[in-house]
Amino acid sequence: MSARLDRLDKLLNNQIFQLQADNRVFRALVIGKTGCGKTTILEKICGGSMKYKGGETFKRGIHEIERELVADGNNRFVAHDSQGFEGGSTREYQIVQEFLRKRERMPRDERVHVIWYCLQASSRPIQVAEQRFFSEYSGQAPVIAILTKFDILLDECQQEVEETMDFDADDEEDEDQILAAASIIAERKFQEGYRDPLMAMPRPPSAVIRVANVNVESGDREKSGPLRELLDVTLESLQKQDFGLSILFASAQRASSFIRYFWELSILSQ
Ligand SMILES: Nc1nc2c(ncn2[C@@H]2O[C@H](COP(=O)(O)OP(=O)(O)O)[C@@H](O)[C@H]2O)c(=O)[nH]1
Ligand SMILES: [Mg+2]
Repeated sequence: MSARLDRLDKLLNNQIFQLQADNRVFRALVIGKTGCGKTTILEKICGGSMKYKGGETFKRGIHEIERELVADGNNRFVAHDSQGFEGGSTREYQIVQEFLRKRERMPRDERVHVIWYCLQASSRPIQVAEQRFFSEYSGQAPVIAILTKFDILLDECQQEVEETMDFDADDEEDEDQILAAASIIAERKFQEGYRDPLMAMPRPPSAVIRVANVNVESGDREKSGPLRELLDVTLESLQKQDFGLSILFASAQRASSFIRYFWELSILSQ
C-alpha cells in the first residue's frame, strides 16, 4: 500500500501537479491568541516547521501579519499569522481588517483564500473579540472557526465527572463510563458554548469545528487524523466558492495524501 502511495505521490508531484497548478500558491490567514495552537496546526497542514519567507532580510517596519510563513520544502502553502484581538484589541483588529481589504484587491495568488479563526477550548464563553469579528467580517474568504485543544476540555470534564459522581477511576468499567459521560459533557460545552453562539452571529463562520491532540505525533503516514475535519470543511467551503481553489488547497496541504490524490484526480476527470 505504502509503496503504491509513494509511486502515486511522485507521479502527482512531478506531472499532474505541474500541469494543473504550476506556481500557484494557497494562502491562509490564521487568527488566534499566542499559545492557542496555530503554529502546531500549520506545521501539520504544511508538512514541516514554519519559517518566515525571506528570513532576516525581510523589510523592517512591516507588520507581522504581512510576513509569509512557509514550511520547509513547501512553498505552495503560505500562511499569515495574527495574534488575535486580545482583550478586544482594536489596533490588531484594524490591522487584520486592513490586511484583508488590501489583499482582496490583489491578484489571485496574493488574496487570502481561507481564514482559520482559532479559539482555545476553555470554560469561558466567546469573547468580545469573536463577537466583533463575527458581527462585522464581510470579506470573500470563507472563515472556519476552530476550537483548539479540545483534549484539555475533555480532560477537565473527566475530572469533573470523577469528582461529582460515584465512580471509581481505578475500576476499568467505571473508567469507560467516566469517559463516556465526559465526552457527552465536553461535546455539549462545544455546541452550546461555541458552535451555537458563533453560528448565531450576524456574520457566522462557514463552520465551527474542534481539534484535539494536534501536538501529538501519530507516526502514521496519513497524518491528517486530528485535522481531518478541518481539511474537510475547508475543502467544502472553498468548493462552494471556486472549485479551482479547493484543488489548490488539496494539493498544497501535506496533512492528507488521500485528499490530495482524490482532489487532484478529480480535476483530471473534469
Ligand atoms: N493539549 C494540546 N496541546 C496543544 C495542541 N496543539 C498545540 N498544543 C500545544 O500548545 C502550545 C502552543 O502551541 P503553538 O502552536 O505554538 O501556538 P501558537 O502560539 O498559537 O502558534 C504548544 O506547547 C503545543 O504543543 C492540542 O491539540 N492539544
Ligand atoms: Mg505560533
